[in-house]
Amino acid sequence: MNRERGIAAITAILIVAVAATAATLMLAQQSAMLDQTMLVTSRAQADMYARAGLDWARGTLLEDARTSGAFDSLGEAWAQPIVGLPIERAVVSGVITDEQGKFNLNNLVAANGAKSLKDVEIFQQLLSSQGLPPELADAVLDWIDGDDAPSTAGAEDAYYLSLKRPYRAANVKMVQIEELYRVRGFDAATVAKLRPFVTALPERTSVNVNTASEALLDVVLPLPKESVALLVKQRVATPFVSTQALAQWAKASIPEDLVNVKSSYFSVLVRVAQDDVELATDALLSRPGQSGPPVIIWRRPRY
Ligand SMILES: [Ca+2]
Ligand SMILES: [Ca+2]
Repeated sequence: MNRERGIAAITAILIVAVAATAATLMLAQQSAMLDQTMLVTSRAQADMYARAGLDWARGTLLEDARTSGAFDSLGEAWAQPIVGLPIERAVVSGVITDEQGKFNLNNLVAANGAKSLKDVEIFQQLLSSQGLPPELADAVLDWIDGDDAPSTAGAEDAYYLSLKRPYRAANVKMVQIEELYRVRGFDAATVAKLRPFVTALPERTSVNVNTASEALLDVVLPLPKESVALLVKQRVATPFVSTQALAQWAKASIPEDLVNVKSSYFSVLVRVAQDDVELATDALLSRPGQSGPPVIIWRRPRY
């Protein structure tokens, strides 16, 4: 599908979704209190558009699963953002991001509850590449793992309970990366630096070589820096359709447990501006494949 047609299709999906929610809104308005203020109406309408934006993202990702499910790349329709689409009195923007283009912090703990050595090593290298202390990996590992025994440079309850405002380590998988604010050694600047490169997904995931940042691929792929730079340049026009294709291109063996060419987890950020109301919402979506639209794992307002 060429890009123009892709964008036209996305726009059509969005308009249908908006029309459907607008109809719901009209019915809702009929029964609403007559003295409802303008602001409340605008906010409700903006929220409807935000939901329509989420439906647009789900529809777009389902369409992608059905037409090009074998791989996911930045040249595909889902990766093209909607920028400032005017709908009635509102302006709607939407962007879908492949969360498997990032390092999944929950990978630090293996399915059996033990530390995943390889993933801790990858995370340490990623931290170093961003000028951050690699020891932070131990603190994140301890935050997620089920035990109360601190790793070499980590922290468990004994540390967190000694704080002025004490709390306990989560000792379960992270749901959102903002939890990092509670982990020893992380402040706003550290989280901001790391944010483009890390995610928190509910199961172990591999990194999509078609969408991941060069910095992450440098530490995940067993390839020289120059090869990774070339890969990042070429992949939009000629995405890798399989890990075998990548291995052939790189003339190297590719760790299939660490990297992949397709994704199941995406985030979506929708912004709506209407009258004096501006709102944004973001959500994490899990795409089951061709069987149905992606499922919303969480959704939250964003300011
Ligand atoms: Ca695809
Ligand atoms: Ca722990």
